[in-house]
Amino acid sequence: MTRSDLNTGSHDLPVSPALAEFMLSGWADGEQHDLPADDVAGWTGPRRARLHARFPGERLVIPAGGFKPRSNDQHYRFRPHSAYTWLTGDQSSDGVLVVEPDGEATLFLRPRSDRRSGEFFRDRVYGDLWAGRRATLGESRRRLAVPTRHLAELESALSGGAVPTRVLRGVDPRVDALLADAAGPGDAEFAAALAELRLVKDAWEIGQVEQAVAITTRGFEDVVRALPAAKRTSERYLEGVFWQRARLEGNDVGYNSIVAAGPHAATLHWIDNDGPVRDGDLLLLDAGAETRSLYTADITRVLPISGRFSPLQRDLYELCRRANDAALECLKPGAEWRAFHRAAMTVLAYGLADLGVLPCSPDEALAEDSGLYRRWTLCGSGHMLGLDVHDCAAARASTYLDGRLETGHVLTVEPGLYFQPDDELIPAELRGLGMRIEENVLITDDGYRLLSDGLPRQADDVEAWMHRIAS
Ligand SMILES: [Mn+2]
Repeated sequence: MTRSDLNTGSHDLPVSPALAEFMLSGWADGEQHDLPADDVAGWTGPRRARLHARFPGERLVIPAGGFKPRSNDQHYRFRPHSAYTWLTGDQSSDGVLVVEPDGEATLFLRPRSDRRSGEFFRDRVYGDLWAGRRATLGESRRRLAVPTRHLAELESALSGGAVPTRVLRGVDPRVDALLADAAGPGDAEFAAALAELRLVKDAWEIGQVEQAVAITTRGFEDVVRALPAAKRTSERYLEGVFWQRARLEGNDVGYNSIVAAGPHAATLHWIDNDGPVRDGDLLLLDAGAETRSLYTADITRVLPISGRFSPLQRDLYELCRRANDAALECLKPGAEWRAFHRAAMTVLAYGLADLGVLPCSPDEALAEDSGLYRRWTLCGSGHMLGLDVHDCAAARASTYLDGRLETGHVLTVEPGLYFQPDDELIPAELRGLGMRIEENVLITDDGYRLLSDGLPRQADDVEAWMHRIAS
């Protein structure tokens, strides 16, 4: 094998020295000097101050993360770590926020390379001509209202002196390696703190979630309009319709849409979405649009594909709706996180007894050492919502699962019933039915505000809404 035989890995043609030289000159400056600060820039400073106050005298390092390979030389579309965006407002790849022991913040970024280097036309991942224009350091500084430095200076900025340092690990392998010596138990506490600081949403964040819910509501209406076309194709058609709305008005979907017709509704995270859409069946749609600021909604509705619930479908739907009502009634500052789940499960356990499927009394099934009703409820009744669909998942149980609701929490309420198609312990007519209503809720000083009230809750209202949209 000759040396040139080993020149593999690209389908690009070689660049002659003359072309390389020619490409370097004749370009306009293009720096944008008059960029206003982004709206979020007024909020990120106070967030960083809260983080610093939690760990005063320590250096704190929060990376955005980089491109993740999908296959071969293709990457997934980049999405930064939520803590990084929350603290900076930035969404570019490879950035690293450093908060110094005195609280001063610097954002290390991979800026647009100038056109005296060949990166702009040679680099398929980062080059302007391949990937689009990245911001310069000056542009990012103006938009984000935080000092910026080149990523290449990160290593020297972090070296020198024994500064106590905490790192959000597992996000950027280069940062993990650079600060391998500083790794310790403090990093786990740091990751938990970054999640816990985001539990209570500020006013700007609440506005973003409201936008996500509004886009999602329009996406659900699109899905109803598309039901005739889906009946000729598959669940995929509806997945695409919702995704179009999410991309058009937002950034993306906040998680893979669950488009579950017929018995697929009994699979909690059905995302293959390749089944038929048939009159007489139900469609369970669990989907959320992510705003361009990266906040997501997470809403579920169950729709009768024909436009009308059967009597049995209606009974089950209304049972889930009553469980959801019972959960909502528990929501107020100071209430235990687990209280709304318990309230919903009590309604469902009694409902399951009425359906004749419980092998014991509902109270026996609800006992701590039993839980037999859970064969048909399967999961918890809600989770925090925000930049991530399962927001703040790294928070300690004492502040979340075993904690109490606070004003400014945003969460989902989604008790459901799931009857597997192969469950021999239930009547045949229940098999393959899955039912869930999922609401997005803000905890307020005097209780809660239903954010997802642009979509119908009651069975009759679902039918009327579908009829109005389809006609
Ligand atoms: Mn959810």
